[in-house]
Amino acid sequence: MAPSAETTPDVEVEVRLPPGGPLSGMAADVRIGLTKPFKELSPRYFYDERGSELFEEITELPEYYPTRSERAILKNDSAEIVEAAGNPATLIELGSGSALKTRVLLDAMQDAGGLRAYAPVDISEEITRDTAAKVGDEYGIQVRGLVCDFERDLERVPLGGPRVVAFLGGTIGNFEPQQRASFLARVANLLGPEDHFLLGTDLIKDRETLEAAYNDSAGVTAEFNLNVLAVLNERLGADFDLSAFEHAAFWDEENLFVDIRLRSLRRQLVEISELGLTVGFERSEEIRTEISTKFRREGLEGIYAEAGLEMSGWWTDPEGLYGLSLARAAG
Ligand code: AVJ
Repeated sequence: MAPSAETTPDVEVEVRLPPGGPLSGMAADVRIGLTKPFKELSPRYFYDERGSELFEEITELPEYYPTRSERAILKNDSAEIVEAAGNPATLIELGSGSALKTRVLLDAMQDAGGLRAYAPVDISEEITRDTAAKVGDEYGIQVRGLVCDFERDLERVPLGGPRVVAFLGGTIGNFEPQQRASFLARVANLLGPEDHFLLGTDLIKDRETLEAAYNDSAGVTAEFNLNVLAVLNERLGADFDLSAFEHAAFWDEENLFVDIRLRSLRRQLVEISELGLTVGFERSEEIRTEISTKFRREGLEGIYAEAGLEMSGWWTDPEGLYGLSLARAAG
């Protein structure tokens, strides 16, 4: 038999999760959120296997434009983005997931001749290992995966520059202003003089379009939202009756976010056995499960400036629904 012509891909994945795994803080976090006068849950708990599937379905809904718009920008403008980022050698991707949208960027970096390495950073070990192996195979480049909660463990990934740190998908919209400011300040700290940050943000637009994107007619977003209660039932031994809550999402034009909630359809008590906690709901009482902040270019420039970043590039899709921005550490 002929010896294999393939070279061994240079792929490593480092796991830096807390001892209790990715969900170690969940119990304490849920207790705090559900004992507040205005109840809330973190959107990070949406994404169990079913939740991730439902989110995939959301991205294909006619009303949910952000994923398509971001893809359109990447498709049209990747070459220009890569050039504006100084023909980077390394792509570090926060929340890489299956890295589907990343390939367009990797291709553009390869075409520009700079691409040497890719570092997927994600909370899911399984997906990160899979993504790292696939990209290593397909591109024949150095891959350094990092499994961590990048909100907590973001640190400099030891790879050659110039680097571009990408945070795509509009997930920054989930962050509260404080959380967003400290995250961006840490990103600014991470960037060397030749490095760039590439951020995907959904843009402010008319209420009708925004509310339709989070209240789809097929009811997938409602199912996605309600699924977080199933996650609490499964992981914390809660006894939420999913049919006793309804999905609600509306544009808050003062705070510039879509406010996503679950509303109790009746007065009820819910037992969360692993917390030794009983949570009471009034009829129509709501839990906030997510905010999805929308941005304007000028607003984002101000947010960057406060974090020690400076916008150096801006691209939108032809319809102006979504923005990709490039930033560097302010000099
Ligand atoms: C994954 C946070 C970008 O805010 O649009 C979609 C999540 N929630 N529909 C968003 C989501 C309901 C999504 N992000």
